[in-house]
Amino acid sequence: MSATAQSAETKVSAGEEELTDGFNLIIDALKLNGLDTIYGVPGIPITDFGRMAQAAGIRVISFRHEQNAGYAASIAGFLTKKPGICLTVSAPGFLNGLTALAHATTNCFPMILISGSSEREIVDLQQGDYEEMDQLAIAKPLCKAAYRVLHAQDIGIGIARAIRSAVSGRPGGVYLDLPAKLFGQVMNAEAGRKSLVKVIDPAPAQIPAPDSIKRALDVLKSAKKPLIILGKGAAYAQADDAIRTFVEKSGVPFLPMSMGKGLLPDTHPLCAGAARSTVLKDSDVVMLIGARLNWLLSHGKGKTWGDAPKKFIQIDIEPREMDSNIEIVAPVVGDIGSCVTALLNGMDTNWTAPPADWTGAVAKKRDENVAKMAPRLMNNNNPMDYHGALGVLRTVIKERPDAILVNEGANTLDLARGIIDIYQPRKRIDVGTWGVMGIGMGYAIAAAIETGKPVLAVEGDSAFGFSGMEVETIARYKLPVCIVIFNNDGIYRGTDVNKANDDPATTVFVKGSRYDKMMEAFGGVGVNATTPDELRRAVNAAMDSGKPTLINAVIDPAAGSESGRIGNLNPQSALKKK
Ligand code: OXT
Ligand code: ADP
Ligand code: MG
Repeated sequence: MSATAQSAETKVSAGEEELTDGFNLIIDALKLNGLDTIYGVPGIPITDFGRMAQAAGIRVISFRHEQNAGYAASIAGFLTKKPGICLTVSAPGFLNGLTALAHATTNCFPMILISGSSEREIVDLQQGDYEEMDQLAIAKPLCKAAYRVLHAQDIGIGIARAIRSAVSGRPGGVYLDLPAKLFGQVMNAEAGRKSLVKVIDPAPAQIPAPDSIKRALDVLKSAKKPLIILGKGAAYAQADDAIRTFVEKSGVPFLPMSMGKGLLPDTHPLCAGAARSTVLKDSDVVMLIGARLNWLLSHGKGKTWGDAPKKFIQIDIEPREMDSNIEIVAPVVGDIGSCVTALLNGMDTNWTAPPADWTGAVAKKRDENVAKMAPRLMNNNNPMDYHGALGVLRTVIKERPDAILVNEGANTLDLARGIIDIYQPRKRIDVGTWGVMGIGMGYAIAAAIETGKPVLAVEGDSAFGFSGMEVETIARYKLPVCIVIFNNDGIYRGTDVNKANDDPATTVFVKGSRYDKMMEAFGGVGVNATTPDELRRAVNAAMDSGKPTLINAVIDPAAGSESGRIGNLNPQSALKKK
């Protein structure tokens, strides 16, 4: 017990003083900063905290596993630009939340993982406390910043530091360690109130240098075959109007990364999503807006990018991102809203669109690819293939452009990304930079909670399995989430055979599983759909009713390919090749 707490208790017994404690101060600090939703799993030492937070008007969404609560918090951060809060118990709960914290950091989503922890004195002497673990040390390498609060009077500052660290500059995950004893620490209520900090301007605008804007525009103007790539940083920035105006005024074709889709509609005349290989290979100047030249863009080099010399312009809030993979001839460092506005302001009134032979070639390739795919999307095969089923979902989203699409899997992910057009910003959320399976239900829950919009979660059967128990959470909170499981009996395909013994092959699941029964078990709607027509009816009913629904979409087990579109990343055994 700290000296402060002791003296406060002495005074309270004398009935002289209004008191507060750690529980209340944490709640007040979160509320003061507009953090009104917590995703977590209760238990020692945070059970009462969750109850008290709920009673104080914070929405506390109680999950079945911390990893899913963590993914929910991470995407809440992406959708709102406020740090998503995940609350876990010590050691095992903390570790369960850690994957999501690392995911948030990797994807540049603001999130704060708040974990209760064991007592410092016992942890540091390794005396075997309940759920003993040096959590701060373990979290540090996986997040942007990590803090521990030991005294009630530091709670305000601790939470302020966590918020600022999560959202300023490049956003990311922050860990906040709250030892059990802190919650019950008592202090003078007035002093407590004064110790709280309302963070002013937590993510200050970062204005780009005027020279960098001029340089970028000069390079863009010099291009014969320019391309703009819009990444999820551009979607996060919520500078939607400026981005749209800039792209349209420039007349430059744009390629959206998967979570950048919808900043401008996929059906926009300048969209080059369906001409991806062509624009990457043939462009001569590429402007990256909130997209990194990582594996998803083949590091800016190699076969994907062709032989023609290329110049890169990059807009990013993180200066160290520049030249990370290849030379950036025009780095523009700042927040995307400020940078794009400055670019717009710097454009000549007589700005000329790129040569028509380039934009025409891009449009031609795109239209060819779209036309080639169109008939496949209309098939009514039984069992369904990916194209038939996704053709249905494409129409569902076209008719409900404000619904949020959650997407994970391999074939289910890669084909849905291409087939389902997105019309509005931040309406497609998926596996992100790590290609991680398990984001599905956490994302769906947070998307419904944070936006109030209907959610369509398109899930591979394997992908769904990583977070499937949260179906109960969706049913419990009665969320407008429609889950469609592409059930092809396994990972990539359901056809693998183990020739060595009687065990099933490593990539196959129980054949003919009925995932729809899971939702029925919790009082929601379950549907087994074997044809595109059945799927259409079931999804429309779910989206119209807003009732928690799980549709088991039966997909031909032979329809998929190994690792979807990234089979090339699988290492090959040298021995096998010989
Ligand atoms: O231009 P070209 O001609 O090239 O054509 C391109 C576009 O122009 C065109 N296109 C279109 N044509 C017509 N019309 C339209 N509208 C259109 N739009 C586009 O289509 C092509 C392709 O376009 P695309 O997709 O844009 O381009 P491409 O070349 O694919 O892009 C490259 C990438 C790298 C940017 C892209 O592929 C991408 O974003 N990929 C992300 C891949 C990814 O992240 N995958 C997830 C991980 S896979 C694997 O690791 C899995 N695991 C292991 C595991 C994981 N991940 N996590 C954890 C925690 N544990 C284990 C597991 C377990 S996946 C997995 C489960 C899989 O099984 P499931 O049952 O869940 O799923 P199923 O496979 O369905 O069974
Ligand atoms: P994608 O996977 O869509 O290509 P990445 O996650 O690789 O996108 O890149 C997102 C980039 O956006 C990161 O480099 C990050 O620093 C940057 N970013 C995030 N928010 C902002 C912002 N508000 N202003 C500028 N850059 C941002
Ligand atoms: Mg599958």
